[in-house]
Amino acid sequence: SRSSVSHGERAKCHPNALARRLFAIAETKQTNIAVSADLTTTRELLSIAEALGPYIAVFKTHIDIISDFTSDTTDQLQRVAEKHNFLIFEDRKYIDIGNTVQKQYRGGALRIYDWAHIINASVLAGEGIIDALSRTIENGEERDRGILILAEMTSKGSLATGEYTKASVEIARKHKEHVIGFVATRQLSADSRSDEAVPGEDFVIFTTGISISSKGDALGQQYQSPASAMERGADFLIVGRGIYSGSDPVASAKAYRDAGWEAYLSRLEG
Ligand code: 5BU
Repeated sequence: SRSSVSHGERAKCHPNALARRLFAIAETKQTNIAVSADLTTTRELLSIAEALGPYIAVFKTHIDIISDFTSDTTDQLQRVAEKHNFLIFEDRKYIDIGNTVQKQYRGGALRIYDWAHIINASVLAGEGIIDALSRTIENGEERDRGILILAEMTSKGSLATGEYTKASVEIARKHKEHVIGFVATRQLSADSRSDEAVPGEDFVIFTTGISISSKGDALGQQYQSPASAMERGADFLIVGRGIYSGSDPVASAKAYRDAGWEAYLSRLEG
């Protein structure tokens, strides 16, 4: 499966330019950590981006929870991203008809297309949502944009399973120019008969619900460890409270980076 191929190799061979850039960042900085920066003010968001920038490959936002959001919030975040060489992933989870999601992606107060390298979408409404978001990318001027399909969720009782997850993979296969992978808890696209990678296919797996110390929260979140997620086929580990909510986020970020990178190296050695 893809899991035995290095980030350096995938950075050279991936057909999508943004995915190549993502793997190159991981290789250079030796990190597969995406911090989920679920903070609620611009000041906190920018200060955690600045502090954790050296240890992460991706900075994941929920920009609609920022209480004092202005375009300056994301202008400054883009500058920090350039300085520390990480990508920005807005976890917007688009889930509407094509006409609506195009407006939500390109415009509104948040103008997500302008500053987020990566977005995600659910295919609950069908394939049209991916067509619509892809067209927005094709018609825009930014070239380094990519979509993740939300194929599974980590919350208790999630209905994103079975046929829904299978359809996510099928739709991704038809939209490889812009769909770079999945948010999922495991490798999804290996050939089911042989467990081998499908030739010409290299979807990136982002896994949420990662914690070294906790099993879950009071609202249904379910965690697995960095090593477990990497064994199941994750490429990037999304960590939120495990990093930002303790007394020393930098030390936590380093601990997750080390755990994630060690698990990645041992998978390569296989
Ligand atoms: P936590 O603090 O590590 O539990 O935060 C997890 C983040 O990942 C949070 O921003 C969620 O919105 C996001 N998430 C998730 O937890 N589970 C999922 O299945 C998906 C996203 Br998709």
